[in-house]
Amino acid sequence: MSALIVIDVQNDFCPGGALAVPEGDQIVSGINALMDEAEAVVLTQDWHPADHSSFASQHDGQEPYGLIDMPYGPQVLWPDHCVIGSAGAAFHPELTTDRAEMVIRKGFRRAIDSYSAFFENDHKTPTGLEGYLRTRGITTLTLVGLATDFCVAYSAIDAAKLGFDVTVRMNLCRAIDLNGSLETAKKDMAQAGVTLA
Ligand code: VGL
Ligand code: ZN
Repeated sequence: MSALIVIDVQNDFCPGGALAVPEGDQIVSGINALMDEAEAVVLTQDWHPADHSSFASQHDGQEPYGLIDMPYGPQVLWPDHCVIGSAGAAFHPELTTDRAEMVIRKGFRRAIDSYSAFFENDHKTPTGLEGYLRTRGITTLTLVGLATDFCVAYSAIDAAKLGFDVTVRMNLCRAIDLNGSLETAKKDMAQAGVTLA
């Protein structure tokens, strides 16, 4: 059985949002169309407390898009985004959410970011998505959404490492592309055995 995993298609990642991904809104209708054919649909939602440690605003003298060392490794600092319950954290208004059988939220612990839908950025703390998919007998995943080089790539690589058969539909993703992060993400996904379609 297969599932379509729609990563973080939220207002803050679309043009006009706090961490806008260029053309982030242009993938919405294609994703809706893909949901019509999907056996199962899972949506993910970036979901941060207002004082989340990935926000540059929480670190004196730091600017968004800088890099700091966290106990779990290097962490990019972001503008405040996807704050729990805010309009920016809501799904894009044109995204079809009715087909979603599961909505998984991530990044809700102040001290640790979570790009991947499977593990937080320590690569250890599980979100529970693996167990959900396995107990439903899902082995094949198609990933789409935002952003290609962060949450989509981290999720795809973790899924491949866990043994899922993973395809990323690149035309239904858009990237932040910070210091060559898109090229790095593509290489890392291919190396992990992810199919880039
Ligand atoms: C994301 C940066 C910070 C993403 C989430 O969805 O790719 N990127 N939080
Ligand atoms: Zn985030």
